[in-house]
Amino acid sequence: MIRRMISTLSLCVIASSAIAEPDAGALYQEHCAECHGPSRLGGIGPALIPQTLRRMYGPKMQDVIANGRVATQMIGYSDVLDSDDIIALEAYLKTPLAEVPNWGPDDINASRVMNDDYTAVAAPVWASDPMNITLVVETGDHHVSVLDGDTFEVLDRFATPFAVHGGPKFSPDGRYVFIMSRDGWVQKYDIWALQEVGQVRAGVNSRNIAMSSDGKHLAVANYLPMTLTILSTADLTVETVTDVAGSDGTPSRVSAVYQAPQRESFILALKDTPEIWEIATKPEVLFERRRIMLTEPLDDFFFSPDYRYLIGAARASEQGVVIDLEQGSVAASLPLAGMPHLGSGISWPRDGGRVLATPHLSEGMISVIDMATWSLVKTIKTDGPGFFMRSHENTPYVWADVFFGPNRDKIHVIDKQTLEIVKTLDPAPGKTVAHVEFTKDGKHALVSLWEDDGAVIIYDAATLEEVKRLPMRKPSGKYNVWNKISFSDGTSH
Ligand code: DHE
Repeated sequence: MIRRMISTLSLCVIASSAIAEPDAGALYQEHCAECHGPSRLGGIGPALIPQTLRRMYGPKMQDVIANGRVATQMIGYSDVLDSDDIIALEAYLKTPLAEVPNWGPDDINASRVMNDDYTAVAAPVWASDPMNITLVVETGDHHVSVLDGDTFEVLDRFATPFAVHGGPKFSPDGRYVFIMSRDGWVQKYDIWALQEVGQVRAGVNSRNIAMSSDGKHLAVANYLPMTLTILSTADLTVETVTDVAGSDGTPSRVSAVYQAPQRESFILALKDTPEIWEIATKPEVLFERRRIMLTEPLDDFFFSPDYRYLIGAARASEQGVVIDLEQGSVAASLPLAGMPHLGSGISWPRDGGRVLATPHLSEGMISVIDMATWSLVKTIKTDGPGFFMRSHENTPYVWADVFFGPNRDKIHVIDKQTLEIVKTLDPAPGKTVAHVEFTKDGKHALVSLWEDDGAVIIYDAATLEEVKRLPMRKPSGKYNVWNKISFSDGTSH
């Protein structure tokens, strides 16, 4: 209230010199800095930098400044800022920071907040099957729901950092989960105890996280600064922060980091330099780096189940490449136009071999590739470009959403053997429906009704009939403990 009064007074001062253009920097310091930090790097509110706010550009950002954001502490400023001020502020927030902050080990460790009330437990405080827990990330109000995969009862619903992105990563025993926000916060949550363990800010703008196969290390891929942070999973302290640059010295953002379990390493996709990095997590060579040289940067990866091969594509390219991780060289190239989203690709056995399938972000199609010959088996035409695909060992079907365009309310169910669409579901006409996860046994498929007053829609995976709808706030990804820790055939990395 006091803040509001001060804001109103300061606005009067600004209004009295109305001939001048609004001073967006001053407006920011006056109205926004208290929550979002004096350098726009975040505080109790998220960082306000273009890298994290891309999805709020245009009228949406002005709307949030004017009217606030539901289910958050962001209040509306339409009574104290006029439209010129709001337009000026929007332009200011869309401007990249003049200086990239140096977010090193000391800053990261200093940001660490452990939950004083957390008490470890010897066994789960609930009676559900620990391997059939499914987490639902609800981006509508920045929460995660913990679902019992048999009864679909919500065991807990906890707050996450703002704007979680990418899959949460489970410890190998499925007990802990690590969740990352685009602002670089990493949250550790104990599923057995249903309590947060702590949080740390591992980067300023981060892409995703990966867990080492022994569960000891958590790697965080950062765009800002251009680093890879590795945290101890035990207590979220920093183990190492590596500046990322190509062999010619060109600094590079890290597009993504992945776990390669059989290789006991992390694999890094680098955005700005034609290299792939492999970072060892074997104790005897811990964090040793290997560079695999490429001809152009690749920023989206799929892996063969044995992690021998990496399939990558540059977003703007017409080709995918297969890298043999053992040899460190290109094994084949693939015809993959239309922005394949390989990170959402999945593979399954077919005709005595194995195929991989990937949706495309700019065309309504799914490419199916033979993983022995690396040739295109089929292009499945869909009702629009899709984002996510999922299947399970125990189902004959692949589920693929249509994320973009007028048919974003549709989800295709595809026969894994015939590669034909057998059914197109339309559970909420006109609303976005996306991302599928299965229960541990593959008998149920959980689909997100990706709206603020959305739901998780549970289907019988055999009859394709709806079983139940659980109300959720813009649910995005869903993650089943068993499917993830066992690297189930139908789940993307
Ligand atoms: Fe994602 C996973 C990259 C935009 C929701 N996304 C991933 C992963 C990468 C990636 C590399 C795999 C990381 C992992 O899970 O460890 N995403 C990108 C992009 O480059 C892109 C196109 C642009 C960007 O802004 O970063 C992008 N992603 C989006 C969205 O707009 C989505 C739909 C909404 C959002 O939350 O921002 C989105 N991405 C997701 C989700 C996953 C994901 C839900 C996890 C999928 C899974 O099932 O594992």
